[in-house]
Amino acid sequence: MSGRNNKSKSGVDTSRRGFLTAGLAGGAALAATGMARANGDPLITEIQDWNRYLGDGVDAAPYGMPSEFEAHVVRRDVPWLTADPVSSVNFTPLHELDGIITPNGLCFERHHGGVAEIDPADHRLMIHGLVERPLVFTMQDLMRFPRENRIYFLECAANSGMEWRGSQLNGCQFTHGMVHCVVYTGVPLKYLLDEAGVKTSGKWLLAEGADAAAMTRSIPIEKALEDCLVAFKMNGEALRPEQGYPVRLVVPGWEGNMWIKWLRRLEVGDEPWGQREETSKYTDLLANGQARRHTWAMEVKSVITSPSPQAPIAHGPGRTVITGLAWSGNGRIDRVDVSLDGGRNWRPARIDGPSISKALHRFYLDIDWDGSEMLLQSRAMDETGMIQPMKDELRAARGENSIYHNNGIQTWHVNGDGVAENVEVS
Ligand SMILES: Nc1nc2c(c(=O)[nH]1)N[C@H]1C(S)=C(S)[C@@H](COP(=O)(O)O)O[C@H]1N2
Ligand SMILES: [Mo]
Repeated sequence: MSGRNNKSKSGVDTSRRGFLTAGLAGGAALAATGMARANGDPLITEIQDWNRYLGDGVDAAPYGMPSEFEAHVVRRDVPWLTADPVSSVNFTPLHELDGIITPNGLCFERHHGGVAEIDPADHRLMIHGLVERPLVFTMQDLMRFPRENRIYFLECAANSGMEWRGSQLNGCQFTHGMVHCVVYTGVPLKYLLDEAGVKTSGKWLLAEGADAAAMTRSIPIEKALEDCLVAFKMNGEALRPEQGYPVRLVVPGWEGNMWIKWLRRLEVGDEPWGQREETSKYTDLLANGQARRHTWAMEVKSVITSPSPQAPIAHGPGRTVITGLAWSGNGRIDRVDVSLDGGRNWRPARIDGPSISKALHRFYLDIDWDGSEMLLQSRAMDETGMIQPMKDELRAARGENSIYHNNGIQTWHVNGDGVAENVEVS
């Protein structure tokens, strides 16, 4: 507010109220963007309780929690999706988040046998099979290897799977919320494998969890040596129990199912094991009835997180921020385009914040919304040149019966009141 505006009409009123009323003259320019405030708003002119009384002292919450006004920002599940919560999924509230890092307490959960409760003192990680020296590591042993910090997204291969045949769930939390992105601290898996000495016949790795599901997946040894981590921290603190405390496997860019939580066993072998989670599940049924065997990488994808069905435009026409997330298991995101008219016209969005390979990217398109209906879409392109496909293109290539690896373009219909709905424009 400039000094020029500090005088009321009489030119003498210097009270707080007068100052603020006069100050609103400068707000005229803002009226067009819908930001002008009513004269005499008591939230400005009256002293509020929080301004009058002392608040809680330090240590009221030894482990800090979000404001009570953010209580709606939580993971949510879709009760009819699964028969039992121990083998189920809940979803990251993407529509409420910004930036690229997912807070630990909001990372979606996917368990096949519930959350294992493990005292780190009792946890062991074994490496055996085609190795020179079978080894067993305690958590303390793991902490003595050189560690690295890396930011990666994790996406369940089934993310958006319910949308394969058409739009179904009304909110990006549910259509796209099986993704999170944190900074992991861990030991490169290569260091542990080198310690055990992988024999030249060792071509595959079987990773197994210590949970009741004993989740097991085969991973090619090249990937294990390239960039996998055995991680014990997320966003600087210990992994949450839901995310595999005390230790999980990080398999950058590849489907979440391979990121074994509560990691207890690594077996080196000469061929893939063909476990349940890589045969009956997490394979892609094609139109001709054959199934695609291994589809490891999570391909280029994006979604507009706001506005979206759970985050309507509440402020009316004028200045409006469109924002969303883009990611690729094959590298960095080079470009995101946004369409307001169902894919007829595209404009480049602004990617803001760090652009890290195999991590979430945040994009914005700042528009002056005229209050007319929109069919909002985003389309990402990664550094390998791969472009996010239309859903019809996916169905043409893979048929109607697929579930996994749906990276198709999402559409939100926004009406004149700013209410958004999940629709499909193929
Ligand atoms: N041990 C074990 N690891 C597991 C699972 C599991 O049930 N048990 N679920 C897998 C699946 S399907 C996914 S998508 C990711 C989910 O990781 P998150 O719960 O940290 O989001 O963990 C994977 N690792
Ligand atoms: Mo998954």
